[in-house]
Amino acid sequence: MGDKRKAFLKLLLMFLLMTSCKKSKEEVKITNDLPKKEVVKKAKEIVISKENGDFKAYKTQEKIIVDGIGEERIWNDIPWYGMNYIWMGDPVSSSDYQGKFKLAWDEEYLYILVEVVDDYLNETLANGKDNYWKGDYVEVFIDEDKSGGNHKFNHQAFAYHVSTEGHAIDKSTTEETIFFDDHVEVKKSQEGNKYLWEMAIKLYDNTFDEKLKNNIPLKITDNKLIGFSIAYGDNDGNNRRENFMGSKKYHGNNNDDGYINSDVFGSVLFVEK
Ligand SMILES: [Ca+2]
Ligand SMILES: [Ca+2]
Ligand SMILES: [Ca+2]
Ligand SMILES: [Ca+2]
Repeated sequence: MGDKRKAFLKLLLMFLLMTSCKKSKEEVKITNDLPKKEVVKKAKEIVISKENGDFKAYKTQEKIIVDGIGEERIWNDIPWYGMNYIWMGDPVSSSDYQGKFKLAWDEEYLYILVEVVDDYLNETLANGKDNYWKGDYVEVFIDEDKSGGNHKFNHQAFAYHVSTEGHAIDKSTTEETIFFDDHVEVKKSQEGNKYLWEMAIKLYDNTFDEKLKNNIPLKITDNKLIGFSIAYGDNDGNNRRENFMGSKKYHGNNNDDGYINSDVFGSVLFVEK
């Protein structure tokens, strides 16, 4: 490669990285017409953080297999979003915790690919069902109609605590801790201290009744907007929540209102591309 060409590519790469640091990072959505493979690769490593917690989910043409492996084409084509705002605990080192995610959809599911670096994986239910928050978990907040409002013991919105064991945990209308495993399908894979969680989530509206077996999930359509946030509870074996790291800068009082009040959620807009 000639020196001029190298210099040009270097400049282009610097430009891309600089643009990506600005607020409207979403505009750097990866396109395949970038000139060089390495530039594309660099651009794909960029993680977009959004203080306001407003994200886009991109439609997949291919069926996504929930197997903890992100090899479907859509996962390669869309940007990473960051989930590194500190909701609780002290700042962490990059080996203690780092998290990012991607969002895709089809008519039936919101798909989430989460990549978390965690130095010590603490099984969610090691201390029993009611102490799920003392283990590690991914929390997915969903308010299907973006109504906002209290959802602690009702189902106008959900806070799924997705467990390392593959359960989706939230509170029932009778204030018990129950599994919503029919709502969330999840598979996890591991490479060293890096964990990939692949999820398919059905959306239910406020008519969902936990006592019924025949609740019908909603069909997702282009341009739909829902309330949404995602976070990771990192607990490295000290029997408490050491860190809670989220996708939006602020999440209510002490950044801990999400499990009660869906006003604090960010959002997801479903787009075709
Ligand atoms: Ca997969
Ligand atoms: Ca950790
Ligand atoms: Ca709602
Ligand atoms: Ca941990």
